[in-house]
Amino acid sequence: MKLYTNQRNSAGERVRIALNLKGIAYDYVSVPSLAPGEYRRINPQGLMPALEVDGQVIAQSGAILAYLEEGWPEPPLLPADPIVRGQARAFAQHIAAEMHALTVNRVRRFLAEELAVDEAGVERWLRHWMTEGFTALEAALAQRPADWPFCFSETPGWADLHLVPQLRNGRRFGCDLSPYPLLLAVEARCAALDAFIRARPENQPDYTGA
Ligand SMILES: N[C@@H](CCC(=O)N[C@@H](CS)C(=O)NCC(=O)O)C(=O)O
Repeated sequence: MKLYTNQRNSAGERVRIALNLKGIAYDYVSVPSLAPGEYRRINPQGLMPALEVDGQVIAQSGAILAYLEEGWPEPPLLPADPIVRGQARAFAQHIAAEMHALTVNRVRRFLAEELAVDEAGVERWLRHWMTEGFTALEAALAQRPADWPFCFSETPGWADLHLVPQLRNGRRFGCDLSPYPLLLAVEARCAALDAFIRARPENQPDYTGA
């Protein structure tokens, strides 16, 4: 199994955490550039991460996570209760679709280069979508039927592995995270776990200190 990613790739970090939690060995293939070329021949979507299994490629972190969960059910990443499972998926989807997708590099570049939005405007865009998102996620945890140590269970899983890289993105973009104590408490518990530590940018082979 080969994971195409790089150290800064936060959608890839979700998959790295999942692989670590499930104890699945994989080869880390660093993608240095997303310019059209070799990588697009591997993943026509041109985004990271992508997982190669037996010469076949799966794109999109959500699809990769589903593949891992179906193929390696233990330990489960999703809660057993169908309603809580739905809530965990909704939490993760909010991060992937309503926060990350609006703030990725290609969107920032389009705003700046194609629409001539200045630096302050791009920062405002980023903080707006991040703040809306984190506020909704904090409220989702406040409404949980039980006060679990992780987002939706006693053990870390689907929602947590989306949350941790997104909080790092929030810090990188200068968001004030102090209004989100429930999110930060989950993050602190995850930060002590080997599966999350090994997935961090600074622990990847292509980390350059940047
Ligand atoms: N929905 C995709 C998002 C993938 C994605 O946007 N990855 C980012 C890195 S975290 C990327 O490839 N960015 C390139 C760019 O925005 O130009 C997934 O979950 O895999």
